[in-house]
Amino acid sequence: MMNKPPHCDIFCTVVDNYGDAGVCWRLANQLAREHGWRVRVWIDDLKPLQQLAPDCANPPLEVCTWPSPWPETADTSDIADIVIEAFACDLPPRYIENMATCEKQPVWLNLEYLTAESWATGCHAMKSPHPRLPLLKYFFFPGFDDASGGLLREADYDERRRQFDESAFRAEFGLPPRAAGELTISLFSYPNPALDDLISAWQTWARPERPLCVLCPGKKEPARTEGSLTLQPLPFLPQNRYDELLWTCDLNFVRGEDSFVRAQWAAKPFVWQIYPQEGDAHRVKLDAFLALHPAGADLMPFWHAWNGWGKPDWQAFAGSLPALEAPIQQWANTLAARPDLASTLVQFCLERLK
Ligand code: TRH
Repeated sequence: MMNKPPHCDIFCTVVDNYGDAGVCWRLANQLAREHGWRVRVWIDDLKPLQQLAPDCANPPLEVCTWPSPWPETADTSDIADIVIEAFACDLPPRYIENMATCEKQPVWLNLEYLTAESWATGCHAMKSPHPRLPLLKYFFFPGFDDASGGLLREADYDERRRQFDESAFRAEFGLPPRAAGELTISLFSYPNPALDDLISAWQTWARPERPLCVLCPGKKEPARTEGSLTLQPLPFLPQNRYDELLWTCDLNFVRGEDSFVRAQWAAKPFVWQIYPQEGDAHRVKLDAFLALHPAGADLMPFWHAWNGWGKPDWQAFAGSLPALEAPIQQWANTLAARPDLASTLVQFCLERLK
């Protein structure tokens, strides 16, 4: 066992949007704050991180711009005990060479994308020997079952939620106080051809509920009412405040990877727009998740339509919302009872550092 806190380097390339930085940042925070690790985040684009975490320059984390080119030094004193490459980003070749000459081989992980497909669980913790150097890399797969690496969930999540004051949140961000019969919806999506139809459906939606749709992020402009619908733009929120928005809303539209997981913790009905891939490859991934979820069959028609396979039937989906609440809560409880990703990763690494 090590007597000093382990030193961990996380390498992150921002491919697009916020997910790459968002996942790395969450993990880095948990490793530093909950597990006492010394963590450095090497990121090639600071901008998304600064939006997600305006305080990212503060200790205990160290955030560094990934230099290009990486300095050509053979010094191994700065190589971390644990090296995490996020989403198969390529580590600097020099860093890899230096890892190979360290007295004690670092634990090297490739943190993979989240998928509910069964092959991923089968590949979790698999070893991949370096073709040339005496180094081993492990695949670390997040996931929804015990055989996977788990999901990111902070230890203080429940406590933060217990202390959350919805009225204060609404007042702070200019949302009107909750009206009787209001359905508050958050909308975080990729450009989506189904959106216009959905907006029309909300504008003409027969009561009792009136939709208040929070666009996140939205343009810097005042809220506007169109028929039954109020559209309320919000600025891009820091990550922890985004959780608060998800708690405030009765229905959350999320996308990608990290907001999709946060919506599950929020345990409110949600609609997932999956990151689109060529040839509809993402459909398999979406269906794998629906097959696992206790409300999957009921979510499927609207989720499919929102992802481009069919026409969204808002009336039908809205009618199913009350019945979705219990299975969605049950799913969140089941997932929350499992070890979280950071704890699983820490245990995995410490066993290999012994
Ligand atoms: O932004 P995303 O679409 O990110 C990604 C990338 O496209 C990436 O390349 C892809 O691989 C991955 O998805 C699957 O969606 P995601 O993953 O939900 O990340 C958004 C992050 O932004 C998440 O951490 C939540 C956060 N967020 C805020 O902090 N404040 C906000 O106001 C909003 C709307 C989101």
